[in-house]
Amino acid sequence: MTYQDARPATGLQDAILRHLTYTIGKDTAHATLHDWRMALSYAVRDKIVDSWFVSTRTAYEAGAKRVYYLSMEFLIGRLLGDALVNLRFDAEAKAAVEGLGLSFDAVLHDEPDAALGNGGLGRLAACFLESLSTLACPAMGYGIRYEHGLFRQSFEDGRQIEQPETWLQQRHAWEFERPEAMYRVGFGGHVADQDDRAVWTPAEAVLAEAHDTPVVGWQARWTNTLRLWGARAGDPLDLKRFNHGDYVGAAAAEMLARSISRVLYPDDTTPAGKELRLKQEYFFTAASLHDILRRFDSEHGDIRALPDKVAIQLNDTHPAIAGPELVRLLHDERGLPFDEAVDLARRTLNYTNHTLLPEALEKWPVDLMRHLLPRHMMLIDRIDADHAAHFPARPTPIVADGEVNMGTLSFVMANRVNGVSALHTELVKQTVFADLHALHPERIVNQTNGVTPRRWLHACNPRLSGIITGAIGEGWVGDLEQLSGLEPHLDDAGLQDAIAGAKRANKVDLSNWVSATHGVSLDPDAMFDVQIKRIHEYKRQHLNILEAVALWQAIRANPNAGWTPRVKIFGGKAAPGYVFAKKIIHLINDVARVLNADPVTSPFLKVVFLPNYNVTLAERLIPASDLSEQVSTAGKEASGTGNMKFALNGALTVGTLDGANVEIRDHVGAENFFLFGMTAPEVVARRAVPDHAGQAIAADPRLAAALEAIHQGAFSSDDPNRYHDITGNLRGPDYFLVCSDFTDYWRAQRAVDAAYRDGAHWTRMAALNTARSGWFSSDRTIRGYMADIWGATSLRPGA
Ligand code: 4GP
Repeated sequence: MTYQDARPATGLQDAILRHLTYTIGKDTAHATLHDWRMALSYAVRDKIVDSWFVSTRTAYEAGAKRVYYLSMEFLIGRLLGDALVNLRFDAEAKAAVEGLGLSFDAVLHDEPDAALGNGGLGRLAACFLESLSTLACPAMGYGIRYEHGLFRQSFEDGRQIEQPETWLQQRHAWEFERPEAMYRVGFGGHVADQDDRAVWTPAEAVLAEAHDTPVVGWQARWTNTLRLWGARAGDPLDLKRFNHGDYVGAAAAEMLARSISRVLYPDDTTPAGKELRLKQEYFFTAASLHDILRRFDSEHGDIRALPDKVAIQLNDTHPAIAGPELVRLLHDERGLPFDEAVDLARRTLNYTNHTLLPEALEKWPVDLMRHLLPRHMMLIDRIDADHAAHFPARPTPIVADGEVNMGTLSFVMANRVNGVSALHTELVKQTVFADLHALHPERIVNQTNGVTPRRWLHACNPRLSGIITGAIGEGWVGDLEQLSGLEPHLDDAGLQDAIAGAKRANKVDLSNWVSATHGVSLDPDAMFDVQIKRIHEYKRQHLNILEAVALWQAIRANPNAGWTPRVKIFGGKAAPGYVFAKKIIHLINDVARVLNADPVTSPFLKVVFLPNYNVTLAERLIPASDLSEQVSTAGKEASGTGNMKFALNGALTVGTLDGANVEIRDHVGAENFFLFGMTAPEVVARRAVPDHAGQAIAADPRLAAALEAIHQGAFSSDDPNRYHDITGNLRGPDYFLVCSDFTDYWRAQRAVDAAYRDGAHWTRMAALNTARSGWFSSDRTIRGYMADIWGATSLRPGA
């Protein structure tokens, strides 16, 4: 049976009404928008289930190798629009919903944005799931069902305020509870030797309960599963304590257990909650591995075939405990010799590195590890000793200075280790893993990131998508490299006009929305210059705002110099404990307040910081952007994926030679990319120059004046010293070389201004960015993982 055969014959409207009545229990007269959205979601979900069953059955019948993607983060965003597009049901759904007298847009926007991740690696995981389904690779994502995802951000007097996010307050329309898939996960306790076998008796145990969300691929070709674990207590209520009137104490175990899946860890830089974080990591990794082995056992007999039938990808080091846990399961629980257990685990596991930032490379205190996971600590020591014995000349200890280095552990226990862009992979080889790379030169491979074109062009930018399809047919949605077919058409004036018109219409939509929701009016003919990402010093939002200040000063000094109107739009959250990043947000908001109120300069320059950046906001902003800010200090941004989304949607990049910017520039052409700044080796050399910032400031009066204005309180008259830590940092250590790159950034920005004034040429450059970005599809990335890392095949011939 194929998916098409399984499609129910009833119309969508009937299905919506049926769910409204029998699943939600409401009649049309009393249904709220939320009820309608749920009814539509259930009706759509029914259709996905048909494809899901076919996929599951096909995977079992084929006995094919399965891929498991273990990730602490899945930044999936809203699912309804995505599902409709992939089912090719969007037009029908719109008609059905409007036929019921509702606004389709309002229904779609009622869905909460599921933010089960902090940033790049979480969004990448979501794109990968969609591509795995599109390519019909039998796969499953495993993560945690956080009750509260990434915090909700608002501003109070320009300062970031964090509030808990509550996406699960309403029923989650897409998931299926699987109480039958429940595992016990232990912590603490002791290890005893029984007949030469280690027996771990944990002191406490929680239950991991599965919740499944089907992930449908393009054209419903295939549907995989995202399985998220929720934590529960084995014994939800201590009846004895309850009966003695200790109601809080009676529920303590349940509260403690639930805390494991309550909150997404806000970032990797805060020291608090370390123990809880390690518990989260072990909790979901252990539950996932149990589940994987259970499925393996049900399909295959001999555990020695594990590496032939299973490939497990560790998304960063967060699930690194998978190495020792898998060894424990194979050695302690199944009785395989230790060496064989290690060998099987190592041939099954793979590890992706997403950052070189030292503070983000996880290290766990040995004491904590021993306390929480005593058996794992013993196994880590043994794996470490084993590795050292094999390579005595070049020590690369996993355990050193009282800490377990999870990067080293992941590397040692992996079949393949990959970086996420060509430059990043080279730096991984040369820096963090230089010694391990020398010992295992075949292990590190590159897989440059990608983004799913379904969500990030076809669905979020229907105007441009329609134009592309009109020019080259719709094959590009499932095969993004076909976008190159646009290039021969780009001399067609009609097509150019259409592309320019779509961008302008997207900008009008955005302006209307910004004006309605944030009270700032934007001129859709101004250049929309956008920087959206986590706030971090290495990403250098402060370089961008410093340039805004310098530009403001230049316009004030000479208002009639023919300035190119520009709106600088920012979006992004700072980790709650990252004080400097929060200061940058405050500064941007303060600068925005002053600049937007300046009658002389505001026709040419505005600054807007949109609160609560998330996947949904990105879907709004990217199609309406002209300029993409990718200005990290070279060598610091592992890849970036926002940079790809912008290029794909016809925004030009102003950027450094960092991460995947390098490959984007190679693909779109140097003449269609605004390059500035030092290269990664130049950055290293520059840092060694004493007083590099002072020298840069002395050489550039614009930079000096902009810094001085901030220092003097030009944007914080209520508290003139507010930004002294920022100016002090930039004038002093300036580790991220904001000052040293400023002058060239200013030059590049003026080149951007000049280019924007030539509208036809700009449109051509923008269209070339779209036409040449086909390589940045996550389908290409996943094909690379399948071939080079997993040895997995597609179950759909030709996919
Ligand atoms: C991010 C990197 O910072 C970003 O460059 C990359 O595109 C993304 O991973 C996906 O590979 N890293 C994280 C993190 O999100 O938490 O380290």
